[in-house]
Amino acid sequence: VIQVSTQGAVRILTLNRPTALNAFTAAMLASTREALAEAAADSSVRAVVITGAGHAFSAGQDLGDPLVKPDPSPGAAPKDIGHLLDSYYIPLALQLRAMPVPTIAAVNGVAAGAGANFALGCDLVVAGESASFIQAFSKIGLIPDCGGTWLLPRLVGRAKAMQLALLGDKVKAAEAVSIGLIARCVPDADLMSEAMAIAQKLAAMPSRALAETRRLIDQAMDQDFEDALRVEAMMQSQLGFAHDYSEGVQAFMDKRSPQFKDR
Ligand code: LHQ
Repeated sequence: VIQVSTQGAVRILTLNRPTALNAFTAAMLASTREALAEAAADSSVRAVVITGAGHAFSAGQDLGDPLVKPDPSPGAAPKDIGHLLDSYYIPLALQLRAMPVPTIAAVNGVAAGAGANFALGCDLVVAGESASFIQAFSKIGLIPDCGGTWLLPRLVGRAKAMQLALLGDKVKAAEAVSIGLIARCVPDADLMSEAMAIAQKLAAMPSRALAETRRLIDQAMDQDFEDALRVEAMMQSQLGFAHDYSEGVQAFMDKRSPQFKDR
């Protein structure tokens, strides 16, 4: 259900249940976690691209999965869907955010519900022009999960976040760029080559500094200015002792390409 391949220093994970629009089952969520853990543990991997097989990125949770599908028979016990979040979605979202290398979502089609928020949780989102993003949750009586309530107002501000979350409207890729939901929209045919070009560029950069940049930017949203300045100074001091800083400066002085290796 997850196809894993490697091109140079870039690990590519493909959500691979195309006949079900790559909707997440528990097995698929577990495989995604495994594939991310393998990428994180492999020091030759310096960027991760996540995409979907077929015409969709992911339709979110598979609503036909017996774990979540309500039993319509009278007196049947309601499903504890919170358990699925605790056991699968929360660990996955945290793992994505803690990756030691940059993550790029290459969104090739519809990304709905948890599928949308999984993509938006990546560091950079590139979408093909026919791709779309749907906060589908409200239509089935739920709230945006997989980080949606945290991500949306930070990405697009409260007014747009409320519009997307309450109405569950489809946002096409070009509009998603214009409201700041994602970074880039490219012609469908160029999606993978564009995503790979970004990933290869990031793979040649200092991974540890990039991962700490993600962490500090996320953290700064809840800090005052002075706290952010102090955290920056503390992190800069740590990075200053690391290999990649000496290598970066030396390479600049020598007018050559740096060889970064920290993670
Ligand atoms: C699907 C799905 C799907 C199963 C399309 N499941 N079959 C966390 C914890 C616990 C519980 C619940 O949820 C969560 C997090 C979540 O992700 S909640 C949100 C779940 N996702 C949705 O509500 C999205 C539902 N899908 C749609 O709104 C549409 O299918 C989209 C907009 C994704 C695509 O629309 P179309 O391109 O028009 O395709 P379609 O609707 O015709 O779907 C194609 C087939 O895929 C169809 O089956 P069929 O047998 O008729 O061909 C759909 O039933 C099936 N499918 N999404 N999530």
